[in-house]
Amino acid sequence: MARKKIALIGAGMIGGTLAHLAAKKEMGDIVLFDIAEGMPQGKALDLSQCGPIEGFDANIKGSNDYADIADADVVIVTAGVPRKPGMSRDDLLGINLKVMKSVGEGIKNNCPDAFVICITNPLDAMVWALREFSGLPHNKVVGMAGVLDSARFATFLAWEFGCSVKDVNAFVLGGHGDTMVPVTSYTTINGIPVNDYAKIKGVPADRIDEIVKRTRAGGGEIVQLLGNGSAYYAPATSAIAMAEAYLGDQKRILPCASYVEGKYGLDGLYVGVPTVIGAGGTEEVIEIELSDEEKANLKVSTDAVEELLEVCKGLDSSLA
Ligand code: A3D
Repeated sequence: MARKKIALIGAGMIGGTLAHLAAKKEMGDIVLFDIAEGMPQGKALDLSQCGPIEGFDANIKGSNDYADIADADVVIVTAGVPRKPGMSRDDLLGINLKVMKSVGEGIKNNCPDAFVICITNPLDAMVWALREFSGLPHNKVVGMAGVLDSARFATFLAWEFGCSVKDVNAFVLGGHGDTMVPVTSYTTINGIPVNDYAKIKGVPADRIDEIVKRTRAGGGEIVQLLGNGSAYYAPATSAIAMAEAYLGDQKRILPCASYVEGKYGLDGLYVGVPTVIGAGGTEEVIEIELSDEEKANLKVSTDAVEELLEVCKGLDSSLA
């Protein structure tokens, strides 16, 4: 059987980490694409030289030519620019929207059968735009955020309880950003609802509220500490888990920015929801029952996503 092909669009901090993880796991041959000349080629050469030490077989190629992503099975998109001082949210949206246009066309023309995972921010709007520009079916384009946000929530809970992260099953819904909805009612410590476990361990309810707040601001906390750039290890690990679910037809239920039509009272929106990922891409969105408070929080989050989509439509008439 021929090796699978993984195309990484954007060879920056997350792109490079993705390439290393995919090679170590022998997920397939890897193409690192970027508009910066030399940089993806340099990273590909450096990463290839890990092979003899780590013992992986994977061809890793750096490229500035979309023709090199031809027939990729999985595409992971991190191309874009970060927000710089003085740049408004809408300025950033405008710049990354243009990036999604060129990436979407590159995918449409070279690997229209791929499973595409978008990571570029603002995530929920960018994955929607990437789908529009690429013209791929909705089940083959998905955004990575919920796996990361849930991992952050799980990490903080495990620290609080002094338990293994393996036993924490954390649940986050909604858009990626300050309005995301960590759902404590579906979060368990090896099956024990988190609020019950907090009582058992004598952890006050307001500590759980603080952890929810810290999760919501989890990306910003890392940006602040790094001083330059944003998180990349855990974002890359999260997208790799999604790619593995697709390539291995694992039918995992992962929180992803999926296209929601009808469920959760939504109509044609990409937003974080529990999603079955298998060989069919995003095979099913799972609609869970929410309390009135959780529903209200989800509405705030989806309203924020809808607002961004309106801005995108104003910026690019082909999206309207
Ligand atoms: P960075 O290291 O800046 O890499 C981005 C790369 O994109 C750079 O190498 C650029 O040269 C390249 N690029 C720019 N324009 C294009 C283009 N038109 N075509 C191809 N490549 C291009 O950033 P990063 O890797 O740290 O982050 C990448 C993205 O992920 C950013 O938008 C972040 O905000 C986002 N991010 C999202 C999450 C989520 O949880 C959703 C988490 C962390 C980062």
